[in-house]
Amino acid sequence: MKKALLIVDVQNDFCPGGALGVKDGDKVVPVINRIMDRFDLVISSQDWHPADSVHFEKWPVHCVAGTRGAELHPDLETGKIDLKLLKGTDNKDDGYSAFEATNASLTDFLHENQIQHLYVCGLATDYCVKATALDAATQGFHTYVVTDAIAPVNAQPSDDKKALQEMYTKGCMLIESEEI
Ligand code: VGL
Ligand code: ZN
Repeated sequence: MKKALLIVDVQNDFCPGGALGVKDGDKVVPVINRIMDRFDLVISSQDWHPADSVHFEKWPVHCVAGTRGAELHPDLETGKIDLKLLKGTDNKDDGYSAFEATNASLTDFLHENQIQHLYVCGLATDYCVKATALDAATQGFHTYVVTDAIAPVNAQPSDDKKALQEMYTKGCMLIESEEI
């Protein structure tokens, strides 16, 4: 049974002080660093938008490719990451899911490495974590969402609860880091 950790969008712009900072976004970093060694493989994703993306009609400008805001949080132990995915690179779509990465195929990478169990953590619960976890479950991976290693945008105050409910209903398991 091989398992991988997928760290979604733990980037400066999603952390407090960033262009689309989410509350306690940086608090996921020590939790993720603590659990990384428990996996056969570690994968990260980064939002990596062109400056003229249609995505910015819905959102403040964030994670523009090559900018400091698009870099992974400086405290994240990036030396342990086996594959870094870039997504949202097309100026015509949102690219919320890590399965939409354009520099590599996440599906192919997981299959090539015989990964059946995928643990999803990072930012943000109600957008990219949700989209990624739902795609993983749809593609047949045993999908776990690490509930103490995620943080929401919460445009509406209960968006995180709804997102967790939807992920659970659609086959994702909700797990705390210490249970891994
Ligand atoms: C995200 C909003 C816009 C995310 C990305 O990473 O969850 N949210 N772009
Ligand atoms: Zn984005």
